[in-house]
Amino acid sequence: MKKVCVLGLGYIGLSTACLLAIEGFKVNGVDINAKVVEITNLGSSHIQEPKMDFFVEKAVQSGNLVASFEPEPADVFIITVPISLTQGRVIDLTSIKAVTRTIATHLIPGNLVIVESTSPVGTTEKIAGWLREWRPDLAVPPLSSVDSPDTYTGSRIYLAHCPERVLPGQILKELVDNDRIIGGIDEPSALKAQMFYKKFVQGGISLTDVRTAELTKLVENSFRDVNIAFANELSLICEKLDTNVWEVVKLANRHPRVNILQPGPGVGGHCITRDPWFIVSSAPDKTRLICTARIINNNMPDYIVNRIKEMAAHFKHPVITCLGLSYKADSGELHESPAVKIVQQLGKGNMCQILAVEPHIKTLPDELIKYGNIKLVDLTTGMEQADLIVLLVNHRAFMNVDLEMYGEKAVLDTRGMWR
Ligand code: SAJ
Repeated sequence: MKKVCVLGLGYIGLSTACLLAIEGFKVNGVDINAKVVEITNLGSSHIQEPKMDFFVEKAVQSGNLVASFEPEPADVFIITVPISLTQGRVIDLTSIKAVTRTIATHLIPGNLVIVESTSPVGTTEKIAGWLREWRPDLAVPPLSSVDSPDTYTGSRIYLAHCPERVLPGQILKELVDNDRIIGGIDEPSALKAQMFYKKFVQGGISLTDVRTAELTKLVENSFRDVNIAFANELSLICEKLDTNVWEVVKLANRHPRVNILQPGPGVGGHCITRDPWFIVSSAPDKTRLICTARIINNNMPDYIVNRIKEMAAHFKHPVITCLGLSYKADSGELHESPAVKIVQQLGKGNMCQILAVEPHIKTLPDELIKYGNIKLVDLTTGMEQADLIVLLVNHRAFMNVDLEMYGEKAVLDTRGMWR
C-alpha cells in the first residue's frame, strides 16, 4: 500500500495527504478547484490552520505529494469530499457520487477504498452499489458482519468507512493522536483499512461495520450540539430569572457528574450545524431532542440581535463594536458563523454604525462587505469608538481588554469571557 489517492483537498483531505506524504507514501491529491491544486503544488496551504503552511511545504518538497484534477491508479483511495444539505435539508450526494465515478475506472482487484467524509447512514453501501454497477468485473462485497470469512478473494476490492474526528485548530495533532473507528463493508475490508491506518495513527483503532461507523460519527457531533443547546437554553432561562448563567454553569459543574458546556451566540462550523440533520433525515419520527437542539442553537443569533437592539436603543446614533466574526475562538474560519449572521442582521437597514474586529481576517466576507455601515477595524479603534461593545467570539486577543478603561460604554459579553 505505497500509493494513495486522496480525493478532496479540504481541511481533512489536505492534512491527510500531507501526513501520508511525510510518512513516505506517494500521494496524489485530487481536487476540482484549480486554485486549490495550484496553491498546494506551490507548497502552500489554502486552509487556515496552525502550522498547515509548513506541513504542506514539507510534503510537497519531499516529492511525495502532487496535486491534480484527476485521480491516478493507486493502492488506496481516500474520499474526503463533503456531503452537503440543500436549503430544504435534503442530503446531496452529488460530489461523493462524482468522485466515486472518477475512481471507478482506475480500480483494480486488491485496492482499498476508504470513505472519510461524514456520511448519512447507508452512504458507504450506496458507494458499493455504484461501484458494482460501473465495475461489474470487480467483486464489491455486500454489507456483512465483521467476523464473516472472505469469500471474494481474487477479484475483490476492499471498502471501509473511517470518519475523521479532528478539531479544527488542532488538526495535525489530532489526526495522529485521536482514536479511530473503522467500519468495514465486511471484515477483510476493516482489517485491511486497519493495517493502513496503523502506519500513521497512534490512537487506538476500533473495528465495526460501516453503518455503525457512519452513525457513530454523526452521534458524536449531535451529542455536542445537544449539550451546547442545553447551555444556550440555560442562558435564556437565566436572563428571564435575572441570574448569571456563567455563575450557574460554574457552580453546577462543581457536581462530580455534571459538565455543562458554555452558552454562546449559536453554533457554527461545517460539521455540528449539519451532522445532526443527517440523523434527523434518516429517522424523522425518532429525533425530537436532536431536532429541537438544532433549532435552539439556530435561533441564538436572532435572540442576540434582539438583545443588542434593546441595548442600542439607548443611543441616538449608536456605534456598535462587534468583537469576533469567526465561528469559534482563535480561528479565522467563518463558515456558518453565528457572529457573521449577527453582524449581518445589525447591518441591515443602515440603522447604526458597526465596527467589526476580527484579528484573523484581512477583509470582510462578501455577506458583510455589501453593507456600507459595517467596517473592519482593529481592536483599539473598535473599543475607543464604540457606544456598545458586543463580544461575539472568545478569541485570546480579547481576553486582556481592560474594560475599566471604557467604563462608560455598554457591554454585552455573549461568551462570558469577561464575567
Ligand atoms: N460552542 C459553544 N459552546 C461550547 C462549545 C462550542 O457555543 O461550549 C460552539 C463554538 O463556538 C462553535 C461550535 O460550537 O461555534 C462548534 O465548535 P466546536 O469546537 O465544538 O466543534 P467543531 O465544529 O470545530 O468540530 C467538531 C468536533 N466535534 C466534537 O467535538 C464532537 C470535531 O471533533 C469534529 O471532528 C468536527 O466537528 C467534524 O469535522 O465533524
